[in-house]
Amino acid sequence: MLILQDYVGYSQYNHVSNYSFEENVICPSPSNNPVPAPWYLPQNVPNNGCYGHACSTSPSFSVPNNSQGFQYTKTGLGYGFLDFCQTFSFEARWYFQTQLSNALEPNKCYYGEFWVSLANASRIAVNNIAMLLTDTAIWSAFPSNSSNLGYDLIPANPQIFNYGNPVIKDTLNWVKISGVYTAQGGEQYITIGNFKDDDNTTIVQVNSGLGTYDKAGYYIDDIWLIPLDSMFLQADAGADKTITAGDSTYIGSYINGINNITWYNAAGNIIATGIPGMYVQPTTSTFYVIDQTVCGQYSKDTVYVSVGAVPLVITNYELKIKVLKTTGKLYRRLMFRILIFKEAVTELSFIQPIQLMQRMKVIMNTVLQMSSL
Ligand SMILES: [Ca+2]
Repeated sequence: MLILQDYVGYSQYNHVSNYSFEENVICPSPSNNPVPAPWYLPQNVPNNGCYGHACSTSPSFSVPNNSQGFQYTKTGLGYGFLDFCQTFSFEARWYFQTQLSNALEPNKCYYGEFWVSLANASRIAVNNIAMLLTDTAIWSAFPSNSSNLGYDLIPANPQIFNYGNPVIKDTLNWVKISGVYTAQGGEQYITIGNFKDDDNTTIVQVNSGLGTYDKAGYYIDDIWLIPLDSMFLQADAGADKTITAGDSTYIGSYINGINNITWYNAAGNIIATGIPGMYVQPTTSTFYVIDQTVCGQYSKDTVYVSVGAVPLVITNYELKIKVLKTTGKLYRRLMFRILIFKEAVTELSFIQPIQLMQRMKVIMNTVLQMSSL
């Protein structure tokens, strides 16, 4: 499975300056807490209130505890906060923008990636978490208005967002947003945010109550844009999984923009093409292979999915032994009663001791069959 640390060696090729918000840090205080340069907010708003760093003694802007909740950095000591949607304020959006270190070259492939984690103070979670690449420094077109204090929507069609554009709800882990983009040439600005209006944004309520707000605020860290010919993008079938029979699980990745993909099952049959990941529901343990070519780079990967039986739960049982005299000879007559799931009852009586083990085996086989239904 591809992880960020794989790219550390590629830092020199990253076109995003100050990609982890670790340089040019002004230790955040309540009166002065800008996102570190050369990042800025491309709106008619103060560069304020969207950065946290471990150096801060302010409860609002420290790390890992701050006004947004609790989260460690992805790397380093600092990270940004961005609201991708506010439902209390008309179409309110926050963005980070900066100039790339190099303009993009025409018809060249680039890999873009950044990481987000939903802030605990968010009452909602959204999709449309994206990276936009533009020739010029795109700026919020609207004048400041009183309903959103100038945090206006920048309408655009971003190039990098996750496959399927899922809502990101994870408050515990950092979630990767990634994709491959073939440049038109001349793109030299990068903007992170939500470029769609409320009607075209999926909004899911995830929280309520004290300390939460009607917004989708996310921590953001580690932003990458690397020419694909400076790195190797390995096919990613995802981490091996263990599931229970009847469950489905997602295999692969959410890396968008790779079209030349073929998925095979264990028998070598093609089961899907053109998608980086999918849900599978195998009934027995198996494996799947992803085979991809992206801008001339060929690779494959395998994921194993182990399927376990439904665990047998015996919630109660009774074993009764009756001793009776028959025709002068002592027999032990046994009654065995097993109660499963408080519903199914199997009852046997007058079992000869010699038969007990055999009968119990029959009962347990029946139980196992019932539990797998
Ligand atoms: Ca960082």
